[in-house]
Amino acid sequence: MSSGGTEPLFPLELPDASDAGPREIAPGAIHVPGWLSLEQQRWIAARFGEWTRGPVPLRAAVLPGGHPMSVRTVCLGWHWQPYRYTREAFDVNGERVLDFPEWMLRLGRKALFEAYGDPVEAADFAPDTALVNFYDGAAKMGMHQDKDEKSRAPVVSLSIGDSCIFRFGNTHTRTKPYTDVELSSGDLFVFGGASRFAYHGITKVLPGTSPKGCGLPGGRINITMRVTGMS
Ligand code: MD3
Ligand code: FE
Repeated sequence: MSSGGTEPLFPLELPDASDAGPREIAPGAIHVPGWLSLEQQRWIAARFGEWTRGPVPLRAAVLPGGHPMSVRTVCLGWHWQPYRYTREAFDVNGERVLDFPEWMLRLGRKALFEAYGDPVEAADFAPDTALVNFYDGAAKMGMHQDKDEKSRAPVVSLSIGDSCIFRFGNTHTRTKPYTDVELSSGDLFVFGGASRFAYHGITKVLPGTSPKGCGLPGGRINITMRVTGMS
């Protein structure tokens, strides 16, 4: 069998600043810059295009105070709305969300192994939902905790497109102390252990920073894989 294309079998990939291996930002919070190749990013960006075609389209979730978020989201496996998970998107069009894909389960396990190096923990990781966020150049996400899941399992995050400033805080307050980290196209971030319930947010997107060939000429996609703990 041949790939038939022009992809080299052993592509030249020199290490650079965005390719320095896993870094622990806080206990259990591991950042892996440049984890996805451009080809993988492009492939995932194409899947994103398919997911947004329905049955449930991208939508801005409305917060309990009545304000719609500036980030738009499409969900797989379970539909998230503030602050619960359901199979159908009652706040959009009532349709059932797409299944959580098998390839994403494998990718999630590979991500966990990359971050923590524990093959047993990685094999046991069973994410059943993905929240796929789209940020235009003006979108932000305020400081919040993710605690709608009934499981304490880690969250796996993948970024594609424009870079952003990710603010990683503490488990007690939505204010200081926090660390600002630039997240770029292809980066993996895993949040487990003590970091699972830390406040975090996106303070800004950096328009025009999307690398050529990532499949998303503008804006930013973030995929978070989670374990809902529901059935
Ligand atoms: C830390 N998304 O979907 S990803 C979210 O880039 C969310 O779209 C941001 O926060 C985004 O809830 C940040 C990084 C992230 C995701 C989940 C976490 C950090 C986390 C869960 C617990 C702690
Ligand atoms: Fe979050």
